[in-house]
Amino acid sequence: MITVIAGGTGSIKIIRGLASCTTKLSIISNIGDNFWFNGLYICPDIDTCIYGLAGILDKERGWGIKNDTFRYLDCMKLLGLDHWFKIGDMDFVTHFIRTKMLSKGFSLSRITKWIARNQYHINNNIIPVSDTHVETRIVTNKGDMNIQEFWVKNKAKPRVLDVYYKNIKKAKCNNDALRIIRSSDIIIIAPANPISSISPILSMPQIKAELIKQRDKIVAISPIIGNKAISGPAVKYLQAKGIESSVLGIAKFYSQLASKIVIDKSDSNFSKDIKKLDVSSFETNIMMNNAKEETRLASFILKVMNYQ
Ligand code: FO1
Repeated sequence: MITVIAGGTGSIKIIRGLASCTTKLSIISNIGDNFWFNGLYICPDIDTCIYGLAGILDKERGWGIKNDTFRYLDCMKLLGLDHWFKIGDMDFVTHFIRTKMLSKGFSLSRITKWIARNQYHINNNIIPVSDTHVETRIVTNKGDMNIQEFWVKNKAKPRVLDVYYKNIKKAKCNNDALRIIRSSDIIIIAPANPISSISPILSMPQIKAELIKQRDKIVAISPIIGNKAISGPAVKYLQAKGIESSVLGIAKFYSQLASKIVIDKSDSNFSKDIKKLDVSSFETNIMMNNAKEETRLASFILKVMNYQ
């Protein structure tokens, strides 16, 4: 079994690549981006994973369903209601079903399993790291806001001072996530934003402790090339947390739980310093611009990890 620790819009690329190499694939998903919007419970990272594996993700945007329409949103605008978060008409149904099932007492993990298996015929396990609502908050010079308010509503313009995960201390991690970590042959930390996509998962003490025990079988893929993020606001969040935005900074950040890191060829000058952290680095082209590159990087990782 292969498990991917995933979140954000970048993770789905390696998930798709791995899915083209193996059927034994599970995903532990970030929940920090989840939020309530106009009475709907939105789980962007879970949905990106479902739509990506179902082959209906809008690859250009990296979120939502391809060829979706926005009539619901047009109507919200017409009525003077909140419409800054672009929920497509088909995407709306996922949020609607989820919210309805939550109101009937079903857990987020049970709902996710049902939507993925029954509605979208996905055989991989998609496991939200917790069923408790945890919210990534961005502290900025314009105030403390939800991650979607920062990224989408305010277009990432305010200065980031800090990032924290509201409710994380009260959250109980999902037992299925612990079980899958213990039984996996390989665990891959996706090339995602370390602070907003991966850290909410690692901030659950039981998950972190279990990952530390499995260090030998954990490989991280760098979300940074040079000093730039492959996509999104990772650099702003890393700076706010005092973490160097380079593959060395990423290797340091994950060194307690990852024994290996896959970095871009152009960052090979960092290999020696990474080794001093007791982390082995492997160099290749880590950009994934199409299905061929996704499969190529996935195969490279499986080879590095000696997975047959
Ligand atoms: N990202 C945007 O930049 N603008 C949007 O209007 C937007 C809507 C949206 C709707 C559903 C969904 O699942 C994701 C959506 N995203 C949108 C992506 C989302 O804000 C983030 O990229 C993820 O939370 C990153 O993890």
